[in-house]
Amino acid sequence: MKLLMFEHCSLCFRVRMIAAFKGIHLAEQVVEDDDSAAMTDLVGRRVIPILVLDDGTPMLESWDMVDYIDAIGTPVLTGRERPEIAALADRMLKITPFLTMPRYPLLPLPEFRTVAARDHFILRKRESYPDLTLLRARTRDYLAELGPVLDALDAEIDSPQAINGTLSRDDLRIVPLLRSAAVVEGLTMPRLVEGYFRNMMDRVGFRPLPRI
Ligand SMILES: N[C@@H](CCC(=O)N[C@@H](CS)C(=O)NCC(=O)O)C(=O)O
Repeated sequence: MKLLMFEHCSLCFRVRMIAAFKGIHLAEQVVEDDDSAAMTDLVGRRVIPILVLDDGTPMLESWDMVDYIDAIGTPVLTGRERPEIAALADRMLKITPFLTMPRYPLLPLPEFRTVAARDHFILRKRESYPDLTLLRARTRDYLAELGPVLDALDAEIDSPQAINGTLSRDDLRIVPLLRSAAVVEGLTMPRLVEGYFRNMMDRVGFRPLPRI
């Protein structure tokens, strides 16, 4: 199986996590941001992640990819999901993009290998995030908004091994968002969130992204 991905993409990380938990090798192909043909030639439009099965069939939905990979052999996502966790993920997603989007193109990520690819990302995001510098300058404000959400998450963490005690989709919901938020220099995670994040990253064997 091959995963077309961006290194900064949290939905891609969700798929990489389940493959890691299952010990299944995914051939990871990082797409450079300006290489639209890598996606359109395969599925007719720009979309990431794309999981290409061994028979060449592309899958386009990250949760479908998770289900497909987890169904190989013995499933590992056996824990229950809780609506509180999905709600917290939604709250995080209302704030974190304003912190992460202006930072990703500053990071040495393979999807931004060339200046053309980096500028392609910046232009592509211009409609939703017209002034990345302004957003970075507001980092303290966004971090202040995010703080109570992370505190609420802290109160929900059952175990550093799994947010609900047993591995579930909720772990694949939250860890990729924490990995994204962790690019922000100055972000402090509450104690249980920090321990959970570090432990989960160790278990899947990925280093956190660089911070800026
Ligand atoms: N439903 C899809 C959503 C995929 C999605 O929104 N991907 C974004 C990146 S995170 C995308 O393709 N953006 C277009 C682009 O990068 O050009 C999934 O969960 O896999």
